[in-house]
Amino acid sequence: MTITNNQLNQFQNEGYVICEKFFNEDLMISLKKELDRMLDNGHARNVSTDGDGKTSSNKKVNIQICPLSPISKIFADVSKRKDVLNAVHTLLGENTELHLDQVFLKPANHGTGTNWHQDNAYFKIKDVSKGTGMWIALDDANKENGTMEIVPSSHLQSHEHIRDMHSDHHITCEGDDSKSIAMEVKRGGCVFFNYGIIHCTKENKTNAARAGLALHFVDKNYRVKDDGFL
Ligand SMILES: O=C(O)CCC(=O)C(=O)O
Repeated sequence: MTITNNQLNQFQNEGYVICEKFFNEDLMISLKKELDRMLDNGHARNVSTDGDGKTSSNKKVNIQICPLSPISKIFADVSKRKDVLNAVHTLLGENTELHLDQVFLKPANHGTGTNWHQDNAYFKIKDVSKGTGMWIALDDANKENGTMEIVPSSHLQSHEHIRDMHSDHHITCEGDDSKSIAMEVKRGGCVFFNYGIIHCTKENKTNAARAGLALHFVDKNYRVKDDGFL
């Protein structure tokens, strides 16, 4: 899997690019098995709250495991794969490192989303074009099961963020549903998106769980020193 010139142009101009069939089915099966093992071993946490920003919700569930690589070799190996590094180097240049890795799981029927935000509100690098998210669909991801939605070209302006009181630690900014595009990708596909892109995920209204693996890569020269991530 290589990033084409057209894909690079789209990433540079609009701040995102979708890559279908980036990973093969065998890898997806082993990542899903590993995810089940981690869920069974109590590594996951419901980060949704009912509006107080603290207390875990009984009604809404947004499961997060973060960071992943210190507790799972199988997941840690994904960010070291040649095809992943080639793609990241094409988008950001060669001087990159993994910044953070995590899984978000939206259970069937009551899985809730992660509200609008720009990742750079967390990472705070000086030039948003020096960092990319890589969001990998571990299950087919579509509008009905709340796939990621992004606002094209929104990386050109940074927005004010406040604490998201529907999560126990996230922050959020204004998003605009009328300008966003749903990133519908089959399992094994992924989306690369600039650290400044406004994005969110939505509710899972289907009767099957949906998981996404979120990797973040940064140019080492731009990373804020001792920022507390991986
Ligand atoms: O999958 C999610 O719910 C959120 C993912 C996300 O915000 C990210 O990868 O930056």
